[in-house]
Amino acid sequence: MNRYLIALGSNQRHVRWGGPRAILRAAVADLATRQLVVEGVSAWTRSRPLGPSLREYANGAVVVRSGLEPREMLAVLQAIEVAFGRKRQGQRWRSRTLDLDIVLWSGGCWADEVLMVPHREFRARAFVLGPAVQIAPRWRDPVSGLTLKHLRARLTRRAPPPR
Ligand code: A4P
Ligand code: MG
Repeated sequence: MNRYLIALGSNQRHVRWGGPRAILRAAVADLATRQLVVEGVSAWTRSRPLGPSLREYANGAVVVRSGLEPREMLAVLQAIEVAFGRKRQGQRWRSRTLDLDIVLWSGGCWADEVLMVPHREFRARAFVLGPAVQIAPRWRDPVSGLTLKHLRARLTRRAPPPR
């Protein structure tokens, strides 16, 4: 069995599902129907958009257990994104109804032409680490060797006062 930490984000309404938080809730319900067990769900947080999009995001994280291998998991997540109206064409970081990223995997590191785990940006993102720490504080990043709790503390630590 594998474990995955998955980050969820949404900053666009969907005609059927409603606003970003309702979309994240429905996405977790959908995940639970696809060959995996949802073990933990964070609270949803609001976050200011990183990148060109102007709309506020709802973000969250889940831990799932599954026999799926990483590439199979990515395919499942992308199928869910499409089911929730995500359009893949167009520029990177545009507004999206649903974004599902694999942050960590119990097998450690994975890198091929379409998938990289750990997610390359997660250590710098409070909107990923905040929810993740709620459900998996002791999970270690295989690259830095630091726990999620430690990574988050490092990110949110205030800069020292100027001398
Ligand atoms: N890919 C590689 N590694 C992974 C992984 N670990 N998990 C590939 C998921 N996908 C991975 O992603 C592009 C390709 O990345 C995929 O086809 C997959 O093969 P995408 O979801 O199609 O495109 P994207 O999300 O626009 O690009 P990217 O680089 O994934 O963007 P991010 O890093 O996900 O950032 N601001 C706030 N406040 N909250 C957010 O959630 N999210 C983004 C998107 C920008 N600003 C944000 C937020
Ligand atoms: Mg993505």
